[in-house]
Amino acid sequence: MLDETIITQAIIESYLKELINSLKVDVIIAGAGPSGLVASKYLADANLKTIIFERKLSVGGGMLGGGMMFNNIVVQEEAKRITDEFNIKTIKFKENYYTADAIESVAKLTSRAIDAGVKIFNLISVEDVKIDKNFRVNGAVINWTSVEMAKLHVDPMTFESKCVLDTTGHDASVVSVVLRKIPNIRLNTPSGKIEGELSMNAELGEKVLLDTTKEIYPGLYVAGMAANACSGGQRMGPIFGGMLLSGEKAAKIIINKLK
Ligand code: 48F
Repeated sequence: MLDETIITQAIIESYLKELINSLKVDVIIAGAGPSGLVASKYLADANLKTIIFERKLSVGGGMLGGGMMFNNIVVQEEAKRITDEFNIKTIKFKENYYTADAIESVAKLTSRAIDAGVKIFNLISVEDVKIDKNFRVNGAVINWTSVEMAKLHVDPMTFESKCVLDTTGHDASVVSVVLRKIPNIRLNTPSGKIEGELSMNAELGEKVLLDTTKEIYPGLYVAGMAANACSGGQRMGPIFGGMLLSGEKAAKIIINKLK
């Protein structure tokens, strides 16, 4: 005998418990794409309480669609130790080029992150940040994506963290909002503003990504495509080694800072 109201109560109570438990954490990550998922796993491994807010229903960001919906991805030798660590099967295509199933990659990145202790809240968008009196970023302002999509006039709510990691991909949407709202802001980029992403060059895009992954503003870090968008790096298309390495590097920088 199943009682529908008990099912409803179980969902509401357990979800609210997790939400309340996430009000103050070490790291808030915006975006559950490949770089955010990898970063979250390593942060949680270092015992930093880490949550991800993901705008969409699905996790995985641009990884799910492979290249032009051919849902395989490519990783290069340099990043193969990470796919191996996450137990993602790879097939050697040529020297330095491995393919992996996009769905398997997203599933295993996600599963390992959750096993490490990361909580992912989907269908929630980071729409702003919280700042302290010195304008340092120390939290995220969030709302249901459905509220954003329907343009409803509903106030958001705020979660506190020691820092925020923007892994929102090409739009670098958290950095964009900070740039708009913090007076006289200078980002840690050549012009102090968002440089904007450059057109495709896989070799250069992957190479610069490790330099563009950094603390871009006090309390605010960038990884993945958001990092190249902020610092004027090239896009690189469906090769994902750089995204994995960038997530790993962001986690290392944050762990060094917070520990
Ligand atoms: O774009 P995305 O996959 O980011 P990434 O980790 O990887 C980039 C690659 O997929 C690909 C590429 C290189 O190979 O060029 O594009 O840098 O994932 C970003 C995630 O962030 C979510 C978005 O729905 C996606 O799942 N997102 C975007 N804006 C917000 C957000 C926001 N404001 N709040 C929460 N989630």
